[in-house]
Amino acid sequence: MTARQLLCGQRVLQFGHRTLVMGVLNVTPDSFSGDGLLTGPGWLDRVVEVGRQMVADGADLLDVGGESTRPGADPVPLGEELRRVVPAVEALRQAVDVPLSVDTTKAEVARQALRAGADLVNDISALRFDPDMARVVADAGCGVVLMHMKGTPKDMQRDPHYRDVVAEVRDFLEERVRWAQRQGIPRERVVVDPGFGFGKRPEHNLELVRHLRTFRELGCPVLLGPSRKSTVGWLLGGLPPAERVEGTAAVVALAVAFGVDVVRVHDVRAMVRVVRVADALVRGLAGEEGRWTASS
Ligand code: HH2
Repeated sequence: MTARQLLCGQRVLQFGHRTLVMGVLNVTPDSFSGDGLLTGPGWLDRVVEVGRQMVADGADLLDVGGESTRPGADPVPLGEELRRVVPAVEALRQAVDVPLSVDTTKAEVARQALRAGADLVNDISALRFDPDMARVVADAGCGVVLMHMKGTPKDMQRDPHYRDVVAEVRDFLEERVRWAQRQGIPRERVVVDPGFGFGKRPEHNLELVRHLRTFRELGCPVLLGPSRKSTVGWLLGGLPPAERVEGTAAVVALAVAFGVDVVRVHDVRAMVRVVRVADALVRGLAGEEGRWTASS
């Protein structure tokens, strides 16, 4: 598999040799999976502690978000999102040496997070919700994740329909990558994401995972965020988010086989282990030879 690079500010992320793991740090009180870290006094110390642990567990990058995008969620006002995200990025920048991404649709949050040390913007609206977002990303020279979503978090799960979900998501992402290029954001800075769980029924999510290679044709690394999502719970008879780790592991392992470049996950330690083994199966053992010391 050929190596590729993503340019984000001063940092370069290498793709192609192995699957990267993005750890989710939700600075929220209401994230769908119950991992939100905005839990009263001392929350910033907790963010740093969890971020450090994720990096120790093998996270390649961290994604900091201050607004839940769970189905039906109301938007968070700008001032409140800034109050959550900017100090978190500042503190993490001092504490860890991996690229930091900011999960936001608001240009001002992105701008201040980038100034505080973030390297990428993860925009679930693919630069559509805030007219200033493209300019902020272009001016900063940072990386950007463009994700597919049908509707908005408020209404996206109201009976979503597609004629051909893979073709529609691919066409959408292709149009957004081209649009971003016209705004001064080169393809070398873009990651695409089919948006697992964003305006999709379980069968749509599964179909998208099966066809991840289609999105590779856009010439950008492909990210997938299946972690603890309701499709996984539904497949397991309605298990709650805290019990979706094994189901998430199945999606992550198969996503590696289907060509994903980055997986966005909550359970970093477990998913790093899943990815290591899946990568060895799919990509071979290059670089792993020296590790074999046990006799059983
Ligand atoms: N999923 C969530 C949030 N941001 N970004 C990308 N690129 N891809 C995803 O699949 C994705 C995302 C939802 O998960 P989470 O952040 O854990 O929940 P919440 O939005 O409720 O905080």
